Amino acid sequence: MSTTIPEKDQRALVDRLMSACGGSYSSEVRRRYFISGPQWAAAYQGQALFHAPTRTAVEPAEVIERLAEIGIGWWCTHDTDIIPTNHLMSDRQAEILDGLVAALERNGVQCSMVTGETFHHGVWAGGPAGEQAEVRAYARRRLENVVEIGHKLGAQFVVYWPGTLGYQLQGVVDETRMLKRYAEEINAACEKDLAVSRASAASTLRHCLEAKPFEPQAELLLPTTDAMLGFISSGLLTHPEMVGVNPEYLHELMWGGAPRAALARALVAGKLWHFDINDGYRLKHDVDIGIGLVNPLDWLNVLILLRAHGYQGPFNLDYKPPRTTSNYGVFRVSFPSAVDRFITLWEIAGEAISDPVINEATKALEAGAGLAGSEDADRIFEANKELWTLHEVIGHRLVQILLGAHRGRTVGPLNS
Ligand code: 3MF
Ligand code: MG
Ligand code: MG
Repeated sequence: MSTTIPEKDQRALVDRLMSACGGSYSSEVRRRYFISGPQWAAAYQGQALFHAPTRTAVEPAEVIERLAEIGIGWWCTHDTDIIPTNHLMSDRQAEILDGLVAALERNGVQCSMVTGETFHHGVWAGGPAGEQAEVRAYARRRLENVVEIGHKLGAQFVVYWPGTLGYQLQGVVDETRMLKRYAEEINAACEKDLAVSRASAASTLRHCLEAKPFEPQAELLLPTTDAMLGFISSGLLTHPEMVGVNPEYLHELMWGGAPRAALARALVAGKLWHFDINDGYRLKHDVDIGIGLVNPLDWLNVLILLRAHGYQGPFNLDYKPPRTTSNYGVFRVSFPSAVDRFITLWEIAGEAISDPVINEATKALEAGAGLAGSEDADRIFEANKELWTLHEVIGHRLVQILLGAHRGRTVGPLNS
């Protein structure tokens, strides 16, 4: 029988095994990357429809302190993660924000992004752009307030995940009216931003739309990043130049899409400004697993694309520590290991970009066989046949790079 581990020894065991894992970066190195830790991810208590919480709440000031210790230099939050709904837009809001500005300064952490909660409270039961004018006026006020909070906390980005913009029951909402009403709310937020920035000689925020294909409504009106890009250029927005996207890796995977292709479409539109990073499974719900724990090869390729195209925005750790991780584990294992997997994958992406095998293969593919101008399909096919094998060479090489095999790593019996 194996030796039991009494409760008092369990943290030490976790610490010892984490340090035995090795491969971790110092907090100074971690701070060099534009990685942000969301208040809601750190404070998530493990609850879900069928799951009771397994962790206790963690206050924002403590989250900021813990992120600073780990070396996560940016923090982001929903309005209601820091201010209870009934204290929003009140004197209490101002006091709470002063306290957070002080906590950020004390810990050398910056607020990268703020976002409005327009999905959880009962007031959003019919969505943030539903029929009642008073709900929409309240939604507008909430988004304007988020902009004010963003300026107060020194954020550069504001993100809008519309959540319940959709329906459970068919035929109840007129989709076109709902979209127009939603646009009016985003327009109000941009107008507010222009007014605040003018008054304080600050830069405007970058407003980023985040899509999710399903959850919390059955049918959503803006289910993908592509839908968001279409919405931005639909003519409904008064300041489309102020609005970009915040794709989330898993949200694109959830509908069966290729996250890397979704990112590429946002890149070519010049709208990839913010990126929520996590992992999970295709065609399943939003499991919000930490980056690289499910699809490390796809993640490597995503980061190759972003590095190659000079993406400069934040990498926001929008995941949920698993329900089996303790409060202690959230900051000892979950956050540091997520950051370290990101950095490792980012650096491996750099290696892949300068890999001589991949580069020579890619150049050869682009050079072709030298039949430019030929109109003979059979001849062009025959002439390029051997070159196309390089696709599989590149695929193999990328897996080798991921596994360390490009440095000669072999496993198991060699040729003896
Ligand atoms: C839901 C999400 C959200 C958004 C957040 C920012 C709770 O699946 O991903 O996180 O990222 O509301 O707008
Ligand atoms: Mg997200
Ligand atoms: Mg999500």
